Amino acid sequence: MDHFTFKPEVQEALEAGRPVVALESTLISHGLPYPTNLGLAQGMEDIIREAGAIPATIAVLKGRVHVGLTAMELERLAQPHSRQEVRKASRRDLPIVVGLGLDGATTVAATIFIAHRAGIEVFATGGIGGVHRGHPFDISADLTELGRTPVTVVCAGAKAILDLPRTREVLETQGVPVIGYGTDEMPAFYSRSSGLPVDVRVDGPEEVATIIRAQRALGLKTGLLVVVPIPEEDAIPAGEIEAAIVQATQEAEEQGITGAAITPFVLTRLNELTEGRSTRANVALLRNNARVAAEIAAALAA
Ligand code: PSU
Ligand code: MN
Repeated sequence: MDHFTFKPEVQEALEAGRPVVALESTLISHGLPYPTNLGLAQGMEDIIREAGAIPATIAVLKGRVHVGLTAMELERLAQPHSRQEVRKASRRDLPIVVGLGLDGATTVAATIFIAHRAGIEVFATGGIGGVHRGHPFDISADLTELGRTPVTVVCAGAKAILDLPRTREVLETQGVPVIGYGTDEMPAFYSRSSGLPVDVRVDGPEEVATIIRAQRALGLKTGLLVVVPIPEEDAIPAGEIEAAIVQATQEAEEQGITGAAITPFVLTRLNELTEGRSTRANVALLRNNARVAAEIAAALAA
């Protein structure tokens, strides 16, 4: 494949039909502070291995699409200066970073597009993008990509900084089933409930694998969204985080921050306003989602 560089262990696993889980890189470069981001990126890979799958973190480096990163490449993306030097790359940015030989940290949208091209069916992240509060037309390309890319996305819901009811509606329009993993409700990232329903509740990886197989057999080219609530002990009740979200979002508004810059700005401010509590919760749910995704990939490969 032109422009692609596969890490050998990922290529071998794919050729042998062994379970592989794709991971995004925006959350490393733009989503979490250093060095938490580095520990987390390595930690998610370890958790996936322990659960019997091979991790494939995806990023564009000097114009090459990398499927699976080395320890050194992960470290480079995690460095604080990557926030400025590495472009946050969604679907629309892919031809730009590849064509011009740039570095790009891939969002959910760009990562699942690449994962699908590479033959990877399961992906884990923290929260997907969605419809921004107060900006009903700022709709993340994550949602439209889910509508046209057959990859299973394991997450803790959409980020709580978003307009969750509108995000849920767009998922429905895009034809994306929302599968509650041990829950009847869509989780809200930092907290376990949102009041919004899921389309079905499942209680284990085999059930998800069954739905993925049915989707394949039907020839549906849409993605699946598996929503996993943050572990109870790490959850932040919605009432406790909401004031900080409102303040951070308002500051973004006042400073004229829009588009792709909103999420990194708001997450950084939330970390400051909650004295690191939001970051600890974010890390806990990411680690949990990595394990669930690996179990789903293993069930699918069995
Ligand atoms: N969730 C997080 N941290 C992040 C993101 C999501 O907890 O950094 C990133 C993901 O890469 C997601 C992106 O795909 O934000 C969405 O950005 P946008 O709204 O610009 O599409
Ligand atoms: Mn956005």
